[in-house]
Amino acid sequence: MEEKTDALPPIADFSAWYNEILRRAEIMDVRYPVKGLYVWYPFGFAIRKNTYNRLREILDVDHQETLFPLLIPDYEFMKEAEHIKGFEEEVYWVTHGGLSELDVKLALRPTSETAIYPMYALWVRSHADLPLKLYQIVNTFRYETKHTRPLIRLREITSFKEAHTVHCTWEEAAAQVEEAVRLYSVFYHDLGVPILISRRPDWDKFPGADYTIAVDCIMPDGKTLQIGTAHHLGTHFSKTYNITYEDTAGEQQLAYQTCYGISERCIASVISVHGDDTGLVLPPLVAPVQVVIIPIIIGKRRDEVMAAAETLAVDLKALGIRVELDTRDMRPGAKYYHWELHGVPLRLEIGPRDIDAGTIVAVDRFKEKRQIRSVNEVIPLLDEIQATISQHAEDAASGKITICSGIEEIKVAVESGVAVASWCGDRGCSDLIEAETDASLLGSDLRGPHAEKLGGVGCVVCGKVGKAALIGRSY
Ligand code: 5CA
Ligand code: ZN
Repeated sequence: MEEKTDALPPIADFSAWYNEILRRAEIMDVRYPVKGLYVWYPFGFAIRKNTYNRLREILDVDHQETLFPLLIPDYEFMKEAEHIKGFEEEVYWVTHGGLSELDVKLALRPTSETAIYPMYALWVRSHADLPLKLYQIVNTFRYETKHTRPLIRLREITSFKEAHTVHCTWEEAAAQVEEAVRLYSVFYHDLGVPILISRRPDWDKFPGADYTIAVDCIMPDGKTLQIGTAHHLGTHFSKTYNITYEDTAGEQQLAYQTCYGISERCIASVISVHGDDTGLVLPPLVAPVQVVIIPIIIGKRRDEVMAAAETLAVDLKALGIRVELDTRDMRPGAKYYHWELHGVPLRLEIGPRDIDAGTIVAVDRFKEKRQIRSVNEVIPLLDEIQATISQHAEDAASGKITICSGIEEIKVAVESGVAVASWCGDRGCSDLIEAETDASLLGSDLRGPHAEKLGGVGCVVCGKVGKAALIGRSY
C-alpha cells in the first residue's frame, strides 16, 4: 500500500513523520468522517493485540478482568462533585431512544468510576471481600477540545485499560498505587519505552483523587506524553457511592479506592520512541511480524530455494515465532524497504549460495548483518534486538533530560526536551516557572537517577527546600 516514490519525512520533522508512518505502515486510517475517531488497520490492530496481551498477562497475576456497560445514568454520573466538574465539558450524552426523549439521560463513559462503583457498593460486604482488584479494557468517549491526534488525543479512546481496586485502609490503597506504578514500569520496560514517574501537582490531579502518580515518556521532538496514571481515590467515591465493608469487629467502615489507566497512547509511545528515518522499529515482543524470510531467487534453482525458505518458515513457526515468508514477485530491495518500514526486527535471506554453505543471512532492523547456521539462533537474536532497541531508547531519553539550577537553563532545556529542577511545592513558584519558560510543571517528586543527581538544592524560584520537579511541554 505504501508509495516508494516519495520518501518518508525524517523523524526530526516529528509531526510529519508521525502522520505519515501511521498511514504508510498501516496502523491507523485517519479518514473516518468524525473528528477524533480513527480506524485501526489490521497491521496496527495486530500491534495493539500483542501489546495488550502483555498488559493483560501482567494484570492477570492478581487482578480479574471484567466488563461494565458503556452507558451511565445521569443520576449516577452526577454524584461526585469533583469528578463532575472535571468531566462535565467532555461528556457525550445520549438523550434519545429513537424519536422519544429519554427520562434518564445516559452518559457515554469518559472513564468508568460512576458505572462501576454503584455495583461495588452491592458487591463489597465484608473485609473478606477486600482487596478487590478488577480491570476492563474498553472504549471510552471524551469530547476533547484540544487538538485531536491519532493514538494520542482521541474522542473515542478505543483501548482504555482501567483498573479499579478497593481496600480496607488508606495505607493499603497507597501501597496499591505503588504496585500500579510497578506494573506500569514492567509493562513499559517490556516495550522498551523509558518512563519518568512523578506526582502530578494538586491542581492537576485526577478529578476525585487524593493524589495522582503519572508516567510520562519523551517523544522525539522533546515533548512529553502522559502514558499512564495511577490515582489514590481515598474515600471520595466510597462516600458518595456508599462502598462500605464490615470490619473484624463487626463495624461498617468506608472503603479506600484506587484506579489506574492506560490507553493506546502506549502504542503511540512505542511507535514514536523507537521509530527512525526508515520507518517503524518494533520491539519483537509486539511486532506483528518478528521475522520475515526473503527467498533470493537466482536462475534455475528457484524450486530449491522456495522449498528451503518454506522449511525455514515452518521451523520458526514451530518455535512460536511470528514469521512471514514473502514470496511476492518483487525485487528483494523493494521487499526490504516494505518490511523495514513496518518495523520487522529481523530479516532472513536465503539463496542458492546460502543453501550450499548451510547458512542463512540474518539482517536486523538496524541493518546489522550476520550469518547464522541454525533456526535455534533466532530467538537469542530477537532477544538481543529487543535489548538493543531498549538501549537506543534509553540513550535518546537521557539525552533529552537536563538537570537545571535556574530559570534560564530551564528555558533552554524545554526547547528540545525536559528539565529537572528543584521546586518547593508552592503554586506561586510553579506559576512563575511556567510563565517564564512557556512549559508546564508536569510533576513533583520525580523518581529515578536524574532526581537523585539533582540532590538537595533549593527551589529554582524562591530558594526554599525543594524536591525534583519535571518541567516540559506536553502533548
Ligand atoms: N479513571 C482514571 C484511571 S483508570 C482515568 O481516567 N485516568 S486518566 O484520565 O488519567 O486517563 C488514563 C490515561 O488515559 C491517561 O494517563 C492517558 O495516558 C490516557 N488518556 C486520557 N485521555 C486520553 C485521550 N483523549 N486519548 C488518548 N488517551 C487518553
Ligand atoms: Zn519556591
